[in-house]
Amino acid sequence: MNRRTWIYQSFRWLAGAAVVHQTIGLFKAQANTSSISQHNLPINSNNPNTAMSFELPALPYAYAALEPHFDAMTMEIHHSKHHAAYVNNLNAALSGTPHADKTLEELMAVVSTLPVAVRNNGGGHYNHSLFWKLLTPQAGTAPSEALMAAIQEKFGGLDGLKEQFGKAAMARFGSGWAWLCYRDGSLHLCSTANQDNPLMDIENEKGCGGFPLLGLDVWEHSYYLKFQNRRAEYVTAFWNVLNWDEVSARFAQATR
Ligand code: MN3
Repeated sequence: MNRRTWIYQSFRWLAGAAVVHQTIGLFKAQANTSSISQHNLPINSNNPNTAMSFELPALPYAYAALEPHFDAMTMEIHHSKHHAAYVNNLNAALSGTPHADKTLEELMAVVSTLPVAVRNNGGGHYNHSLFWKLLTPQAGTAPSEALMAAIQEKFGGLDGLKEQFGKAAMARFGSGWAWLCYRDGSLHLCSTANQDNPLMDIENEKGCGGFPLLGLDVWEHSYYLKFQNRRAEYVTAFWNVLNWDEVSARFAQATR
């Protein structure tokens, strides 16, 4: 994709993301007394309406809801400790800077110009907020007709997608994420290191740019308690708790 196409696509995705992120809890809450103390932010109490901070979104299910596929202790530590730390560190990194009022999507789009703490923790907050929404205890969700057609065209069917997605997840050395993205009118698989994601401007250069439809956390903290070194078993378990309704909604958003 050339630069002009990339910029055009990015604006389309940002516009779409403005709708989508309302459903995944990525919008900032107005600062209030509790969030000030919770995040220990130097907020001007005379003008509370201009002070914003990111907040840890509640999970849309109980920690144990994804058993036996994803275990309760991993879910609790992952959400209440790991994700919470990304949120707190992101707020600290943005506090008092000209970027403090930007949305996550706006930060991702210019992340190459921002401090590495914003890249790591902003990516961490975006990725995990998305990840929780992509999981569900409800069995039997399925790709929409339109998404299934795109999967058929690109991967020859669901089994082909799962096999190739699994390879992307296994090939990521160390910590990172595996992604299914929408880019240039079709589906693409790729992976990112650390907490980078396809919305980041840097991934346009590295080949994992696009609109993320689904992502899988392959940091060891996401599977080690239950699966130890067996990442492949964790990837397989993921398909049992994936919320295809959410993936389908994101695909509809990306292709609107
Ligand atoms: Mn994680």
